[in-house]
Amino acid sequence: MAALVTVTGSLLVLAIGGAGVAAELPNRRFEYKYSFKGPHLVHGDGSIPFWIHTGNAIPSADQIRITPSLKSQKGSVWTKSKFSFENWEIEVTFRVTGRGRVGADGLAIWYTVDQGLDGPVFGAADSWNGVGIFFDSFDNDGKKNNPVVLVVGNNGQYLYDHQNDGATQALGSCLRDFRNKPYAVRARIIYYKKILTVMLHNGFTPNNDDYELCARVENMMLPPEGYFGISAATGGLADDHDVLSFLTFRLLEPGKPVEPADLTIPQEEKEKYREEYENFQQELDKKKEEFQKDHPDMQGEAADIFETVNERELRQIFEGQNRIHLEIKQLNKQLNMILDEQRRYVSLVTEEMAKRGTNTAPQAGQLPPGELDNIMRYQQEVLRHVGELKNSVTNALNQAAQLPGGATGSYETIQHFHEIKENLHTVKRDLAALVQRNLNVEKPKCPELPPFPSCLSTTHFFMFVAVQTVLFIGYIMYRSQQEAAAKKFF
Ligand SMILES: [Ca+2]
Ligand SMILES: [Ca+2]
Repeated sequence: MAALVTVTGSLLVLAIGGAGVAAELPNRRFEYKYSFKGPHLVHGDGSIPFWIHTGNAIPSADQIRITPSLKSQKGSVWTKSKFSFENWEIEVTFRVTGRGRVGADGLAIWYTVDQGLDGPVFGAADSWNGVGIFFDSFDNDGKKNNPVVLVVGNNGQYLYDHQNDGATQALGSCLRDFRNKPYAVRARIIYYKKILTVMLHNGFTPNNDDYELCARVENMMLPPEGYFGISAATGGLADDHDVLSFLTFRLLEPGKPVEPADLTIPQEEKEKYREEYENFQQELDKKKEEFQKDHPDMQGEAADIFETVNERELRQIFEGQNRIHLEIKQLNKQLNMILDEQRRYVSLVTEEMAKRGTNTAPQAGQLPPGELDNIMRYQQEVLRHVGELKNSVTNALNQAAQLPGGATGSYETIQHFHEIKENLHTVKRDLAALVQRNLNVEKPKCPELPPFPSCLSTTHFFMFVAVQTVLFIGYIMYRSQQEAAAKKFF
């Protein structure tokens, strides 16, 4: 438990030392009875330990769907007992998601004297005594100032002005679009020495520290005891309002002693929780056993029978990549063979030239030395081209090998595919150049070579290159089709 006693970071300096006065940081103590979070958020019977839920709220193992994205839904969750500490901080992680460009109605975080189990204010009771922090998605007053975050206090006397989005009642506010963000949005609400501060994390990064100040209300008098709650509602338009976690901390002024957490839980209560936990574990084990008995062929892999859409996509991408990888490897091998053949041929020609260097006058039917130089140059060029070709393929191969099979973002994967594609294009271009060169060689000029020590003749060589080239182009076309097929997986 001691690990949970932490000192808040620079955030709070900003929050409470607003006037530039370097205030000493309060100690922060986690209060598990006023908190929930996944992955074991609910009991076996679907209830949330220490919390109650109402209306359309659907608790599950890792989040509570306060409202589903259906018309006219209302839901809320509330702590079972009152929180009675003077200074506190809560951190709520949630998502508001919907397919529409505009959503409704919004979500509210509460600290109130009574649980607002049902009502018209974002799914909770009106005329509350305490404070509500509203995440209002829908622009009721048509002033184009939603989604907005509002801090609205009430002493139990006033009705909320929903039609004007609480414009005249807000003690503080900030314009923030909290809908449809890549990561969950987080709100940190700090009540310390009568100052209420709302910090927001916009959900654009997974980074824990990216909070920004939204509102700061000084001289905020809140009831000494109250329930924490979170509620949401939909209207004609609808969003999913999902809360992933609600963490409550007690803030203790520096210098005041921190009681050990264990002392605050009576012994019998501790026993009760331990027993409850053990029962839960036993029940779980029993159910597992029963399941295995009923489905002996599954051998505990029940969860693996179905794959999710994401899993399937990843598997298909991975398989496609493996296939590409193998085929490029094969291509690389073939190119290596061509390259070897070429090298051998060039070395033969070089040898022959060296021999003939001693014979000054060309005999009948033999080439003049200048002609032979041309052939040599041409051969060297062919060799260079094939070398380049090989490099391109090797590059493609390396990139295919780098492709991770795991959970990378699809964007990166697509990038990799583009790079492979580019490399293959280079290969194609080089080959085309090579073919062109072969065609450009005028046959009449093609000299008769002197008898070779080996059986390889020029005609044979060109035929060999031509056959390889045709095979290669055929392969490239086949490959592009395969690649197109692989790309459909995205
Ligand atoms: Ca509104
Ligand atoms: Ca508005």
